[in-house]
Amino acid sequence: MAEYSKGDADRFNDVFQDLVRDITEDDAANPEIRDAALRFEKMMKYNIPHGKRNRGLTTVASFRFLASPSQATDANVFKAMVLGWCVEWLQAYFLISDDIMDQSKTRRGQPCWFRKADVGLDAINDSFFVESGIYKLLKKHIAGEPYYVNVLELFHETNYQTVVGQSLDLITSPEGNKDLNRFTQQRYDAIVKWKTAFYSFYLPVALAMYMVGISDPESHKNAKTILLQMGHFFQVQDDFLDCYGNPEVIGKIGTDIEENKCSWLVVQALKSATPEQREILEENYGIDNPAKVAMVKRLYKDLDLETVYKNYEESSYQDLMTSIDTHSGHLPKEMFVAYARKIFKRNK
Ligand code: GPP
Ligand code: MG
Ligand code: MG
Ligand code: MG
Repeated sequence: MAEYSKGDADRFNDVFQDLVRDITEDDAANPEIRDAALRFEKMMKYNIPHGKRNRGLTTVASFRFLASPSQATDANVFKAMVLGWCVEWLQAYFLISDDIMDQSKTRRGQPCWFRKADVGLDAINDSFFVESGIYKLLKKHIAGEPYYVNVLELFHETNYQTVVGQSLDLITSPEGNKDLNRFTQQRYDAIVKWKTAFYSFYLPVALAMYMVGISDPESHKNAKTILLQMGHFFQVQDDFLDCYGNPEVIGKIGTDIEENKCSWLVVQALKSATPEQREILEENYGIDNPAKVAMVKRLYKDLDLETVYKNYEESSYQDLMTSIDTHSGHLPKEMFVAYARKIFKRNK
């Protein structure tokens, strides 16, 4: 598995505390709002830094791949790190609220923020604060750069795309109003493109492209084609791990079956289920009851979805390599290959 540069990863981690300080220090010095600033500081430290940081580190690695020697200064690498953390901020804001919507229990190996006794639905306001942190960091560190407006617009657009995707996800899994006919491959493809692929894959690379001055629509279209395909693959893995992953390793307990989600697994199950097997899903899917969840998992086993997944993983990796060959254009192929390798066969 391709690793990110050790030096960059360490420095990236070190920068986090400074960025939290950037966001809170003025407010903490203002007696009127000090209490809020202190809460937000604690909340950010709980919610932002404990993930894999793939999106943030990909931003930095993409800058390394794309920058000319004269652009790859320490000061610019630091700016790439700020942009990378902004992606992590965006992700944390999504996850805090996604966990409420998905009624999840744990995230990144600890209780979901809204599950903390003294937080509850106040977590909604905390997620808004985390979002606003992105724009504070951009203003402080990026405002003087020629790519500032491109970056701002990209964050706004990506936020919008993800909210649209989350809406599709929720509309397709209404509580207490089950309809397996909703779970089509076409609907699945749309959900994952909008809720995951734009922010997780296109955004980090596009930020680095804008930084180095690549802003022509053709290059962005090419990068997007490859990266949305990678994002699709990544969300299929996320859906697989929701059911088959080890919670100790993935840091979260799956809720897709209980939550009636249009998961890749249920879409595949419906493709090969007999009428009797479909009836098992009718009776047991989308209900928060361990015995019913076990019935669904049993059906997945009978349909050998693990093998279906393994085959899918192999063939979509090959498709991805073909797509990289076709669409890289002037962008370095090795960059895309490195990211594909990084997620291929992941278990967390
Ligand atoms: C992943 O879905 C998608 C998101 C986390 C985007 C949420 C978007 C919002 C606008 C809130 P998921 O529910 O499968 O992720 P996980 O498995 O990590 O809970
Ligand atoms: Mg969700
Ligand atoms: Mg979720
Ligand atoms: Mg999931």
